[in-house]
Amino acid sequence: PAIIRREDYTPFAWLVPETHLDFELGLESTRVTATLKVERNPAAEASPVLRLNGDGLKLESLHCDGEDCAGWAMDGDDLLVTLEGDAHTITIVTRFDPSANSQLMGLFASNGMLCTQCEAEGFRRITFFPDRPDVLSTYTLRMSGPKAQFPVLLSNGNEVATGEDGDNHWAEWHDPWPKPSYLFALVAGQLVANRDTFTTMGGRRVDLAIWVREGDLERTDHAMDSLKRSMKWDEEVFGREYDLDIYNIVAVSDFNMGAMENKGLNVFNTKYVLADADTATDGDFDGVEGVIAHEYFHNWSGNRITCRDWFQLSLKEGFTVLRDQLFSQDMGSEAVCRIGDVRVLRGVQFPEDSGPLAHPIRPDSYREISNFYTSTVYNKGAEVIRMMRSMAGPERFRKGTDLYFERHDGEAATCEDFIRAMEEGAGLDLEQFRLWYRQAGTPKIEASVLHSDKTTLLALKQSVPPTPGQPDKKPMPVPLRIAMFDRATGQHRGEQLVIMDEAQKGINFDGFAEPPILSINRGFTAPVTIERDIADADLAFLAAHDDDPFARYEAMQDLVTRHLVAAADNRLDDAAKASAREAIGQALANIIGDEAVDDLMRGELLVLPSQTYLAEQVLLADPAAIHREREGLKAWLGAELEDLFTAMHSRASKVPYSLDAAAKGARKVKVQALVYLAAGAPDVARAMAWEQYRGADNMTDRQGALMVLAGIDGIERTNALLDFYNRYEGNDLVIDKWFSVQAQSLHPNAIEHVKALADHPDFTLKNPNRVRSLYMAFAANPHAFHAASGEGYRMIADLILQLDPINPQTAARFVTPLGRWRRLEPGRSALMREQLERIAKADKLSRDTYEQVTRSLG
Ligand code: HT7
Ligand code: ZN
Repeated sequence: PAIIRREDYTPFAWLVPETHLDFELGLESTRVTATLKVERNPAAEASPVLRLNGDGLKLESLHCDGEDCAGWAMDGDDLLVTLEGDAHTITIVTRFDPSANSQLMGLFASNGMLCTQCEAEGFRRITFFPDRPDVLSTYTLRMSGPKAQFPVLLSNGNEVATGEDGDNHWAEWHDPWPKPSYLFALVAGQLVANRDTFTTMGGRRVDLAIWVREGDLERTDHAMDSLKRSMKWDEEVFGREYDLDIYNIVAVSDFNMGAMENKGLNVFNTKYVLADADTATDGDFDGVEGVIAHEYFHNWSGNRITCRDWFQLSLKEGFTVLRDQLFSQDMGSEAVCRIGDVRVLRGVQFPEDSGPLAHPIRPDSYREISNFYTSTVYNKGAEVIRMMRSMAGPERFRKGTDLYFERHDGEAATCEDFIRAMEEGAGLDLEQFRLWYRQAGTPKIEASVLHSDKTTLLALKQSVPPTPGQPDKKPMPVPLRIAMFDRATGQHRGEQLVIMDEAQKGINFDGFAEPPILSINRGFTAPVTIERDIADADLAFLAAHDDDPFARYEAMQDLVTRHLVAAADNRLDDAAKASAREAIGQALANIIGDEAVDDLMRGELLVLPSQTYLAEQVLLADPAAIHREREGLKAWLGAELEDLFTAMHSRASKVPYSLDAAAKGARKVKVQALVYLAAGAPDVARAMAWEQYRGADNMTDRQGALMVLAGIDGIERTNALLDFYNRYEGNDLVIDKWFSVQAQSLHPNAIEHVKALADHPDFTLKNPNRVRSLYMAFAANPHAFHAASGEGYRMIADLILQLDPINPQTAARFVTPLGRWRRLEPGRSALMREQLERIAKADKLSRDTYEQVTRSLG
């Protein structure tokens, strides 16, 4: 497959001011008549050839200006039409079978309904079209089909006419906002709506509807509430108002990603719409709120201003992730949200940035764009814009975004356009900062405090590691919020924002009688790794006393990480190990007993660094050693602090269910208590978890207890898993949890369990949620996935080969865990690589999987 390069961008030679689509709908056969008004683009190099992209389409007929069209040819899947004049009308008829569309791109059938997914290049599976984001067109659509089968007919914009024709009915929709084809959407099916209204700041009354299958309606209130709060927040914080009279959301159970921001008609994975106390965890509720907000915010950052080409994806995704993060921060706890964001960044993006798939947030080339919907483009993209916000401050940042929205409204823009608007609107000099868009890799900052007499020097060093295709890097501007704690008072004298923009830099401080304690990257102002020269006792001090909650969390993580990395590397003798465990135990005991900390934050402070994060800290990781030490520490802490954990669990168990922060926090610390006790006092934990499971009146408690029980042998394990399945049989989203809990469990036979689950009648490769629930959970379960025999790697490779012909986009995502081979100890490294090579040799790999496998081996 060809490589597409950012530097090769040229504007399209033709404009498509109007697009008319006529869909004759059928689950097994849909006919589409597309009528495109085209005219030469004066801003592009002239060409008589109109390239209309297609993907697997069969052309039934083609007319130019009402006549049979002679001047056409196929170029691969694309249709090339040669045109003589300056403006023409092209009419194209295609027909295809949506029920056979297992890729879930284009028009597909899901549970008897028809639904589209066009981003990034799905529209070309519906009709021949310039399927690129810089071709904006005004869409008018007519759809018709059997009324009994498709009582609800939805598309973008406004419904302008409806009618009946025997057993058939039809609807016409018109979207007044010009848009690229990736934002087109159509839904037809048996759906019911939760309806509400929202009045915008300008007085527009918007009819809101969330469409779901009958029976799911009562689980849509949280989504509706989140939508209304998002609309209000975007007016207040970014000055953005909604611009149509209706806003529809449809939930579908077969979907490759979380949701899609089609203009006026968002399509959502059911996972991000449906939530109630009995079936959704607190994390699920937060997920619904975040994704509803994200898709809504795209109406401005993505739809009103779209991307010129797919290399600019972070323009809309990075910015929109930042917007949804700021929203969630405002809706809940700022510190806890920030810790959650950083956990995702470290758990997914940092490993991506240090592996074979590393790429800048604005990539330079791709073969298959679906492979670039990555944590780097989304989450690091958000961090890059967040750094601009930290440097400018919220008010100036808002001036920058105002200018961007005003200047580029209605355009297909670039990251460079955004940067320029920030420079001018927010008054920032971003010349060197542009490196964040060009360079991949996570910068490392080394920090040490040098003290003599009364002078103190903070010495900083910066390095950016080499990544594929980028061996040498320049230093980037890294904004670091820092504070120096005075040992005499236990306080700092104020924070400052240091812009570390050189390879080396020194900053002087006066007036400390003793060397101060450094608190750095407070609030995680920059997406970098910090190596600080600091004593364990000082980390323990910060873990107990830092007034920045993120820095407090960070100090606790650092304390544990250092110990576990050294222990896994066999660098600690018994005495050193014992004293490090004592220090960690003391720090955790302080956190459990600190009444100034709320339970939501306490829950974060109690979480041990993940195995992935620990593996990232070393050049060649031994997953078995890391697992042994991490579990060993957990067991030691569980036994040592048994009384504290049981008391915390019992206190928190008295808090009744609600969605307020105190109740959510109580549920969070209960799970943490069970996790430690399961390792250190399994009999106690089994009994407590079983009691929690049986008495649960909400999914957070029930799933938390089930997760703990799933890892400990005993009759309670069997009973709880059976009960959970019987209780929720038929509820797909909850049965997904049942698969995940087992695939992720600490049970020594997790591999055998996963194999058995793959043969369960409820398992199917056709549903991405189900596939992820079993296999992504398994790939994230270190002791099972990294089994010394290589069996875990083989299972994921088998899955990729089986899934690739069905759903290549989802299959390609499973290549990532196998790409870690260079960072593993030699035995596992060879076994993992062997599986990648096996996949690479397979016949007829999709473009998606081929690209990821070759990059991973390269
Ligand atoms: N903008 C949306 C991207 C998306 C997508 C991409 C490729 C294949 C399927 C997809 N479904 C949705 C999601 C978002 O970021 O809002
Ligand atoms: Zn998005």
